[in-house]
Amino acid sequence: MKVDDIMIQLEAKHSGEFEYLQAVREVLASIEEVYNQHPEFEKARIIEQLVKPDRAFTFKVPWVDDQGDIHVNTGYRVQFNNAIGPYKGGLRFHASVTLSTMKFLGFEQTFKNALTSLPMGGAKGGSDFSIRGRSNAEIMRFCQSFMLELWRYVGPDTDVPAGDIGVGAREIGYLYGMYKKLARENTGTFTGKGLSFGGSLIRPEATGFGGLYFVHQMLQEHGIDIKGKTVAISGFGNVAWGAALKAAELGAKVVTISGPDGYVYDPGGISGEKIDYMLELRNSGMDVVEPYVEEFPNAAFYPGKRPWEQKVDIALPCAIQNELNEADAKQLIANGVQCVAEISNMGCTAEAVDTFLEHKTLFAPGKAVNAGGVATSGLEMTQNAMHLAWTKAEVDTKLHQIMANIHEQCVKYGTEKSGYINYVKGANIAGFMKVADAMMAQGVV
Ligand code: 2IT
Repeated sequence: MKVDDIMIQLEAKHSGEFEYLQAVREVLASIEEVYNQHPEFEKARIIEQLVKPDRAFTFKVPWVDDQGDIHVNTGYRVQFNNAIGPYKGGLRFHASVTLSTMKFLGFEQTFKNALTSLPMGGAKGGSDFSIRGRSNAEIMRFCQSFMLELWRYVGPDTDVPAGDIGVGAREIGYLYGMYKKLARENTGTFTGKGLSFGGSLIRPEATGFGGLYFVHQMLQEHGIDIKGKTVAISGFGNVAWGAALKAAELGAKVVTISGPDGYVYDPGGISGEKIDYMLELRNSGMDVVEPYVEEFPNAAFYPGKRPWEQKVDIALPCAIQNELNEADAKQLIANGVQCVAEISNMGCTAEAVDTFLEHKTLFAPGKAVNAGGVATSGLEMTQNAMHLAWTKAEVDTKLHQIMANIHEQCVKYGTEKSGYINYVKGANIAGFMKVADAMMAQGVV
C-alpha cells in the first residue's frame, strides 16, 4: 500500500470532501508501515474496503416552524463499518454538516470504537439543521421528522445513534420517543437517553471526564503533575462542561471557554458556579459566550478570536473539527505548552498535528482522548441489554479502566525509537489492527 497512490484515487473520486480525505490520509500515513508488513491485508484489499462506508443514507427532513413556515433540511446516516459490532455513533445537528463531515466522523468513529475494547462498529449521522434560536416545539418537530426516515435503518443490534454537537438529552428524548412509536419496541436503540428511560449515569459527563482521565495518564507517563496547571478549553457545550468539571476536580485551572462569537479568558479559573453558568449559557440557545463577562466581570472577552493565543500549560480543543490550525500550534509551542489533547473530533488541522509531532509536543488525537463518550454509550447499551442500571461509581470505574487501556494501547503501538510517544500513530495502529483482524476473519462481505 502506498498512501499517496490511494489518496490520488480517493481525491479524484471525492474531490471537495476535505474532512473525509484529511481523516483518511492521517490514518493511512500512520498505518502504512504496519500494513505493509502484512501481505495478507493487501491481498484482502483491507484498505480499499476500510475507506469506503458500508452505506450512506441521505434524506429529506421537512418541518414546520412556529410561524407556520416550512423548512427543508438534509438528514444523513453513514454506516461506516460493522466488522467488530453493530454500527454506533452520534448524530450532529449543525449548519456546517455535509456528507464529507459525516464520512470523516464515521471513519474516525470506526477506529475510536475499536479502541474502547467494546464491540461497536462505526457510524455517524445528523443534519445541517441548527438548533440556534429554535423553540422547543420546533426542535421536537424537527426531531420527529428526522426520525420518520431514520427509524427504518437503526435498531439495538443494527445501529445505535447517540448525541454529538447540537444533539443533547432533549433532542435524544424527542428522537427516541418517535423511534419507539414507529418501531414498536423499547430496547434502547439510542444512547444518551434520560435517566428515567434507560440512560446511564455519567454519560453526559463521560466525554469530558474520559478526556481528562486520558490527559492525566499522559502527564503521569511523562512525570508531570496536573495540579496547578493552566488549561485552555474551547467550546462551552457538553464536552467542554465535562472537561472543565474534571479538570477542576483534578486541581488544574481552566482559564478559557469559547463560542462562535469569540472566547472568554478568566484568570481566576473557571470552576464551581462558573461551570454551572456554562450550562445556563448553553441552554439559552443563543450560541454565544460573551454574557459570561457580565456575570463574572474579572474575565475578559475576545471577540472573533480563539483561545489558543493565551499562554497555558494544557490546551484542550472541545468544540469542532479543525478549530486549531498551524499558526495556533506554533503560538502554543512558543508559549511553552506542555500537552495538547483533542477532545473534539479532529480538532486540529493536519498541519497543526504535524507541527506538534515535529516539535515532539505531548499530543493526543480525538479518537483516543474523546473515546470515553462512546465507551460510556457502550456501557449504556450493556445496561439496557441486561435491563438494569449501574451506580455512578460502577460506570465511572469502568470508564477509568477503558481510558487507561486506551492509553496503554497508544504507548504500545506509538512509542518511537527516541522514546517519544506518538499517540497519533499509536491510536491509529491499535484501532486499525483490531478492525482489520475482524475483517480478515469474516471474509469478503
Ligand atoms: O464522537 C463521538 O464519539 C460521539 N459523539 C459519541 C457517540 C456515541 O455513540 O456515544
